[in-house]
Amino acid sequence: MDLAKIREAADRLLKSQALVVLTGAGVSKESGVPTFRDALDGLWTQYDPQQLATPEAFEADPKLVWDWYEHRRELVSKVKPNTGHYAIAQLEDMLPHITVITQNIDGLHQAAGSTDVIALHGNIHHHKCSADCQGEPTLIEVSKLEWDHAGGPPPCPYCGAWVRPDVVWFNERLPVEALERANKLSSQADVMLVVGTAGAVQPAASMPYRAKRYNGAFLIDINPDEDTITPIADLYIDGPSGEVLPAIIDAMRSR
Ligand code: BV8
Ligand code: ZN
Repeated sequence: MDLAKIREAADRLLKSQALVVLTGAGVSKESGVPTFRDALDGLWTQYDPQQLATPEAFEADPKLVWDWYEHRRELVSKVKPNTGHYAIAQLEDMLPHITVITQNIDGLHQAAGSTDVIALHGNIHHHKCSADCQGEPTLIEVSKLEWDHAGGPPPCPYCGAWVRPDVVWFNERLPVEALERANKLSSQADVMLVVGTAGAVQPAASMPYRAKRYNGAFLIDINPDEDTITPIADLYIDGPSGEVLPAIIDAMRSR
């Protein structure tokens, strides 16, 4: 790990007045959460995630899509936040204002103690009526429902439509307030820390461009591999977030 870059990141973060942290599946990798593409083992290997995480796939085969999310939810419920999630949560005690904008649906930032998290793509632990019959979103507490699990998803207790995961599928709109707030905070950021994302999915991947274009934000990109943000980053640190982020926190404490 390049210590000069760690120190520069620490200095930039210590001076930040409006920090936004944008995270993708990479920040959860060291917790053992399979990234979006890894989650296709066993029964689902023959599927392309971008085909499975769609309203059309759910419409065509609710049981297949429901069971894939049940499988992923079981994986996620067994894992804990890693040192990278905890380092991001510690930034809250060290800086005036920090918001985490995450593409992840695993809830690990919240579990690690981050209190201002915008979950752009929803949360795998939450469920809603697929018809939003009581308003958008009509959240449903699945643990209270009784149904024949072999048949796939439960019926909505209000209207009978399928219950579905409260996540954003491809070609679905992101939650309006979450996206508006994420866009606003990205446009006002003076530093954006981008962690563990390939930067392939829109509109999440446009946030760093927004930060740079609207406010000349200093962009720090943390990823063992280069990603679509690396070319516009002011500082690229190639390493796993579970090691790089704690090193930055240590450097901030010793400045
Ligand atoms: C929308 C929830 C419109 C579900 C997810 C053509 C061009 C451009 C865009 C489009 C296009 N055609 C369609 C679109 C739009 C589309 C899109 O962006 N497609 C892309 C793929 C081409 N976007 C949408 O459809 C969005 N909606 O646009 O709606 C609209 C508007 C109005 C009205 C109606 C419709 C919705 C997108 C949300 C999709 N849902 N997740 C679920 O998870 O089941 S996206 C899902 O995949 C993840 O959330 C993540 O965001 C994305 C990628 O997942 P991963 O690959 O796992 O993660 P990531 O990309 O972050 O990569 C992992 C990174 O970590 C790697 O870089 C790796 O190097 C790094 N890493 C690994 N280990 C570590 C590490 N980093 C740090 N430390 C480590 N240890
Ligand atoms: Zn309903």
